[in-house]
This record gives sequence, C-alpha cells and structure tokens, in this order.
Amino acid sequence: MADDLSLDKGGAPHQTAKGDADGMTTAQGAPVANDQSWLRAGARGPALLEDHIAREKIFHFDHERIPERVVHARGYGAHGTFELAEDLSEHTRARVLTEVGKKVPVFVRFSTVAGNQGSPDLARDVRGFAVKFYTDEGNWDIVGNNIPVFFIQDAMKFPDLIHAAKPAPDRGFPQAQTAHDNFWDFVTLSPESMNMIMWIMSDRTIPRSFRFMEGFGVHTFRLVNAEGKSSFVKFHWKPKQGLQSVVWNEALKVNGADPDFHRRDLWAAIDAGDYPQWDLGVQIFDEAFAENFEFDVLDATKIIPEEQIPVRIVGTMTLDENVDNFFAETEQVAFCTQNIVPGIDQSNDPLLQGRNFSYLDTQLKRLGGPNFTHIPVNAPKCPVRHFQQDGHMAMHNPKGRVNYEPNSWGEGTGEEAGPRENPERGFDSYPEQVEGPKLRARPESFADHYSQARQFYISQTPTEQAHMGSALTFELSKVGRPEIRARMVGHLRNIDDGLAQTVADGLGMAELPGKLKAAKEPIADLPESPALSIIRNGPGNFKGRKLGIYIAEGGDAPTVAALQKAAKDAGAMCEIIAPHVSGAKLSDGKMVEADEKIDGAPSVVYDAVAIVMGEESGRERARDKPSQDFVSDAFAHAKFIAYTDAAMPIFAAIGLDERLDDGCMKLSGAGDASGFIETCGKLRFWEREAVKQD
Ligand code: HDE
Repeated sequence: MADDLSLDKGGAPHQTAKGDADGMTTAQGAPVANDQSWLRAGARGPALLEDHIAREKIFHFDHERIPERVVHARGYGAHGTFELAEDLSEHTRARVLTEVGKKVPVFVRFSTVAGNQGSPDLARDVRGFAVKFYTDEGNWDIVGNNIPVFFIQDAMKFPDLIHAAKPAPDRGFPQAQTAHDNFWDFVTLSPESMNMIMWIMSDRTIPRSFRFMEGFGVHTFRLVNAEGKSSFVKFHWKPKQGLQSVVWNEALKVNGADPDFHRRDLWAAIDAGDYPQWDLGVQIFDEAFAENFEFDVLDATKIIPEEQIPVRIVGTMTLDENVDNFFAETEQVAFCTQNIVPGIDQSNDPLLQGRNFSYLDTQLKRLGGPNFTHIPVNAPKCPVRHFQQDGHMAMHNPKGRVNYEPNSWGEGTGEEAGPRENPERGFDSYPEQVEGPKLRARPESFADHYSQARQFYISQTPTEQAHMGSALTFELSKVGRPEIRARMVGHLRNIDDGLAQTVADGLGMAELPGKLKAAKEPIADLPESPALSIIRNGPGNFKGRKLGIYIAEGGDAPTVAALQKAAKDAGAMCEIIAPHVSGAKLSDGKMVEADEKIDGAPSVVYDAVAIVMGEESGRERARDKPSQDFVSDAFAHAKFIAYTDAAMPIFAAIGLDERLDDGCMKLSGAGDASGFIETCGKLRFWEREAVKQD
C-alpha cells in the first residue's frame, strides 16, 4: 500500500506552542515539533533509530525508577516547621533546642515498613515517623517510628527480621503483612521481640491516619550543653489531634476501598488548611537514673514509662505544605540517623550504632552516588562549605584552585583559602570513657524480655486487650506450622496467662502449651502505664475527623444542612454520599451534589455516618447491597450512626432494627445534629463490641 502522506501525523494540535517560551523541548533544549509519533520509513514502515527525540523520551522513561527503600518503601511526606517553646540550653547547645520562637523548616515522611511501594496503607505494620530539621547548624534527623520499642536489640539481626517479615522468597507473598510462618517463626525464636509483639498486635499498627499517631525516636540519645555536660534523652512526638486507630475488620476493608487512605488523608487535611501538629516531647535523664532503672536504657526493646520520667513538651511541629512533586521530595528524601548537630549526640545503643552505618550506605544505592545532599529536599538550608568534590551528578561545584586543607592560601595569595575548622561551634563527640574486650555479646542487662510486654498489656483498656487477643489469633491462624503457634502461646504465658488462654482458645488448641523458659525471671508487678493506651488518650472531640452523610431523594434538607454545619463548627470534614454522583433532590426540592457515589464510599472511610433519606428512597436503598454494607460496617466497627426514620428499612434488611444502641442516634430534625456531632467526639461506641462478645 502506498504511503498516504495526507495521514494525520499524530501531533497534538491543541497543544501547539505559541512561541519559543512555552514550546516543548528535548532534555538538551532543542524545540520539538512532534512528540506523538516515532520517525518511521513510511506511515506503516519500520521505526528509524535516527529519531533522537523518540529515543531520548523512551530512554528517560526506561530509567525513571530508582530502587525502592529496602524497608519503609511505602511512605508519604510533607513540609512544615518546628517552633521551640522551651529553651533547653541547660542540657544542650543545639540551637534548634535553645532558640525559642524560631521557626525551623522540617520535612516529614511517614511510612509502613514491610510493604512495597504499591502496598495498601492499612497493612498491620509499624509506621515510620522520620523528621528532618533543616537547622542553622545543619540537618538533624529523628528517624523514628510510631512505636517506642523495636523487635531486636542488635543491628546484626535486622536483615533476618526483615527477610522473615517480607514475602517468602520462593513464592513472593504475602505482601505487606506479618501473618505468615516465616515472621512468627523468627520472632518466636527471638524472645527479645516480645515487647514489640505486644505493641504490633495492638491497634497502634492500624492507625486511623498518620495525623493521629505518636512518634518516637526509640533509642536513647545524648544531649550535650555548652559546658560539655551530657544528659540522656528520648524523643517523643505527641499528636495535637489525639490518638486514634481503626479496627482490624475495618482496616481490611479500607485497603480495598481506598489503598491510599493514609496518604490521601494527610494530603487532604493539609490541602484544606487543617494543618496537623505534633508536640515534641523529651524525657531527659542522667547517668544516675540510667544506673537505677530496672532495664538498660541502651536496650531499644524497652521504654522508660512516662510515669517514671515525664515527657516534657518543648515545642510544636506543624505540617502545612504538601509536596509539589512526590518523586523529587518524598521518594528522594534521604534520612540518616547520623545526621546530628552540635549539642546532640549518639548513645551506645547497639541498634542505633548499626543504623548509623546503614542509612548512609542505603542512600548511595538508592540515590546513585555520594551527592544526594545536592538534591533540594536533602540539601541543608544553611551554608555548606567543605572540600568534598566531584562524583555522580555533582551540582554544587566550588570555584578556585584550592580543594584541600591544611593550606596556606588566603590573604595576599590571590586565592580563597576555603573553609576552616571551627573548634568552638563545630561538632564534638561527647568524650565518653569506653573500654572493654572486643567481643560479640549481648549484655546481661538486656535479658528481661517479658516484663515490659506485660506492662504494656495490662495498661490497655479491656477493649484494646480484646483487640490484641483477636490480632494474635488472626495472625497465628495464618501460620501453617502448629509448633510455631504453640511456641508463641508459650511466650504469652510469660506475659499474661489470660491472654495466652484467649489466644489458645481462638486457635482451638486442645490444651494450653507450656510456659517457655525465660532468660531472666520477669518482674510481674510493674505498674500500669495509662499513657500506653490509645483509647485512654483520645482527643474527646471530633476535630479533624470525617463525617459521611448518606442522602437520597426526599431526605430532610434542614437536617442535612445542620449536620454539615455542626461538623464544620467542630472542625471536622464532611462528605455527601448519594446513590448517584450527581446528588439527590432533598425535601426542599433542591438538588444537593454528592462527593461520592455509595458504591465508592463505604462507611469504613468515615469516622461517623448519618443517613438521611425520604421514605420511598429508604425502602429502595434497603434492597441495595452497598447501602446495607454502609450501615452494617459502621455498626460492626463501633461507629456512631445517626439516622432519620426513613432509613429504618436498611437497618431492618440487615437485622439491626432490633439491636439499635446508644451509639445509634435518631435524628428527629435539624435540632438533633449538633448533639450527634458532640457525641462523635468519643470517636467510637466501644460498648457495642463488649455486647457482641457476650
Ligand atoms: Fe530503619 N532503615 N533500620 N529503622 N528506618 C531504613 O534507610 C535500618 C530501624 C526507619 O522515610 C533504610 O533510607 C537498620 C529502627 C524509618 O525514608 C535502611 C536497622 C527504626 C525509615 C534502614 C533499622 C527505624 C527507615 C531503608 C536496624 C525506628 C524510613 C531506606 C539497626 C527508630 C525513612 C532508608 C524514610 C529506613 C536500616 C531499624 C526507622 C535500610 C539496619 C529501630 C522511619 O537504611
């Protein structure tokens, strides 16, 4: 067939450039006339290698990915500021902790640990909580988690822990979950992980969103003041929004309904101007406390209870700016535990020491060279002066002849001498006295693996304890080898016999496995620590939460408007859900637009729901599965539910009309809206779960 040269050449005429200024170019800057069709010999002929424009485009595309993080691959970041409220110069000379009122820019990245970059947000997992402070004295990173303890005590075990948690190497699954043999095999053979196991089986690993979780530096660090005096410190982030988690059945469904639930939540809150805030807290203590404490402060599997050393709030971080470009900022941000500033120092925690090697090393692999500090999100916002040079992608290249020191250039030589060391302001390691034989050993003081695990468990409310029992039962039910299940219950017997029995019953064990021998006899009577419970530390209001109002034809217009207003007044977000995305005509004959169609907005993505519809539409919706699920899930997940009478057929269709409780509130008119929103401040009607279990 002859070439038809009149064929459409495949350009994009609607995007034609008006002039040089807005015209498309190649990466080399050459103007591009046609970006849609590869140069070919005849319209139906072979592609020509000569096409530098097509080749450059495809070449760049082929190399778009960088390796995802080995751990914490899935994450989401935002910019903000940190403002210090209390001067800590008694303990440290770090300006970021002594200059009250100064706003220091920060970048934060929240993450899950085990899943790959595309894994769902509501996986049961620890969350990373990494903060980079761009201080006047260089970048300071607190690369923490939302749980204050860790699985292991020695960095040497980290690759094994992660291999065991990630998908099995032969089959490549399960993704983003610990509910499988390898993980439970490893942890049950590593009793040091038992405290962490209690934490990860609690609701801490299914947070409602990043905004509602605490952060912890985990390790003990040092602060060093201007006189060179040192104290120990543990860092805490306390969300001003209060703590909140979801329930497991809800998490599973959120993953299907909106795998981006957490990143969307953070993005939307910041986009709406509802900036999340965390207070920075410090637990400061001295050598004398460390000597007398029941556990070793260098052991990252232990906390120091807040009741023992109170958390002193010293400043506030506000996240107020979403990233412009996910890859450039969130993907390329490089946190490093060794990023510290004068006045802050490392401790001998063996986990921290290993991390101090790992983070720099991993950036080399991920970002491709030693110049990752030239990438804007990683670049300090203070002057940078040194003689490091060259390497892949060097962006900041010094001028002049002098690239070494000591040197005798400078005044009178016609050349800049370059930067000099600064003994006064410069970083100096705390001159801790250290000695000892070279050996591979774990100190005796790290040997108690159960006492704090028990303390964590007994500090939970009955609701939270029940969730932990169910989580353990769920995870262990996914473990194929019975001896691993029994081993775990054997550990639990050192923690709490009641919990051990619940899990054994949940697993259908004929008898309770024997208690495993403890390396060190646990302390059975550590006091409860109320600070460890999420439910006890809820916000008591509905601010920052999301109400879903499900409307349909004929619903009472004033009630809908009153609910919207009450939610807004409480600082909450509100979405309208309807049978059709175009909305529904309410009692006043006016059409109200919907944010979501019912099929795409199950109740799991809301904190509380209201159902407002006309009689006929109520009867119609009762036959509709998404509507039934909307109500039955909200009920099952202990949410507060408001309804107008006409919605009753939906409740009846799923057998709930006879089981309405105090968490279900009838809306007789617009006047009831504010009372409902006030009640929603309790976040969940946990009493409902207790009833179900009877
Ligand atoms: Fe990490 N960890 N980690 N980790 N970690 C990484 O660094 C590592 C540990 C944490 O949003 C990696 O840049 C070792 C504890 C967070 O970019 C890697 C050990 C805690 C993030 C690495 C630990 C953390 C990471 C992978 C055992 C809580 C995400 C990519 C000693 C206090 C940071 C990267 C972000 C990321 C190594 C243990 C927190 C491979 C060897 C304990 C929040 O370097």
